[in-house]
Amino acid sequence: MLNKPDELLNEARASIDRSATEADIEAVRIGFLGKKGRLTAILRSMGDLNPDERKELGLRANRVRDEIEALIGEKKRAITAALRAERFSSEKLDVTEPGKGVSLGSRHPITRTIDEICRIFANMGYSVTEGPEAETVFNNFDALNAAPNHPSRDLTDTFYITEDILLRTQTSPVQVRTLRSTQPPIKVISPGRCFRADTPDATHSPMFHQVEGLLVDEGVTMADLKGALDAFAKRMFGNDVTTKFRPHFFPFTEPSAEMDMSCFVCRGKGCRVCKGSGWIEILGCGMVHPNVLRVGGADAERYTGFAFGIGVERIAMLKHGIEDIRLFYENDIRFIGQFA
Ligand code: 2U9
Repeated sequence: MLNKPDELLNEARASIDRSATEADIEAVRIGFLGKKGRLTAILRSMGDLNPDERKELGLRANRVRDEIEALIGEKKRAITAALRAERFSSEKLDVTEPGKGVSLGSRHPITRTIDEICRIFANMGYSVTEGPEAETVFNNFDALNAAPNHPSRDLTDTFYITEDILLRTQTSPVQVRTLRSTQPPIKVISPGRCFRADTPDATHSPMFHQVEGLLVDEGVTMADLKGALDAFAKRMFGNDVTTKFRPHFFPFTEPSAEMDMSCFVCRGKGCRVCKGSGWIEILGCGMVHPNVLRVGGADAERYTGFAFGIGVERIAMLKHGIEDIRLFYENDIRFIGQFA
């Protein structure tokens, strides 16, 4: 009986040696030293012994308890140290590793071109107005003096949503709204998406962008139109470009014209960009038709105005030497990232 504590110490030592985790060591502690532990059980069974033996057994048991506690403490410290060492090596940071690159996005070349065109006109005092892409047939065609049988109204050319609602084919309906809600003087540009039922090819897309302009006031003449659009061409393509106006026809303007600009690549000598002619067509324009002014609510006897329409994709293609309009809509990052 008296040797039991020492036998227990040998067993405890073996169990402690085998323990690998904090949970293992706690189980050993409870098994030997806990309330129902084996050392406690020995002390409880001392009733049969005589007083001397009981004293001796008590001394031995206490010594063994101290020793087991010391061994457990030692093992716990060893386990904690091993855990820390493992964390230090597994969670090691290599501060020399290159960081994860943050790639910045960039504005789409069409957005950039719209912003550039709008900035030029804003600097000349124009306000920028926007409107809905789904428009009434009235704002898109009737108010713009398009004859009832005008081919652009055909189902094959225009996306109709209902009989009265369509996807606008130009941004002019925005300016019709401005005319109808505001008295002159009016000086606005309207950028935005337009839609025509064209089959896509290198120069056509069923969705494209325009910036249109409208200026209405007393005494506005074709000379004002030419001055404003020549200034635009110079600011967009360089001060040394010159412009000329060719007669044209639009239902909403009379007279109407297309503006050509001397080729900014070859300076008018003739090259691939201007197809040898020395001139590049860049926009359409004209004096607002009196019918359009009247439908818009302006006094056509008192006021005159000019209007123009700029195809954004065409300007962007010219500026950047892009030969296929479809590249703008594929959103290949290798393409659109080049304009940042
Ligand atoms: C109102 C009255 C008249 C807008 C105009 C053009 C000429 C024009 C084309 C340019 C290239 C369309 O995208 S394109 O194919 N546009 O040539 N647009 S005058 O005239 C207006 C606008 C609003 C109230």
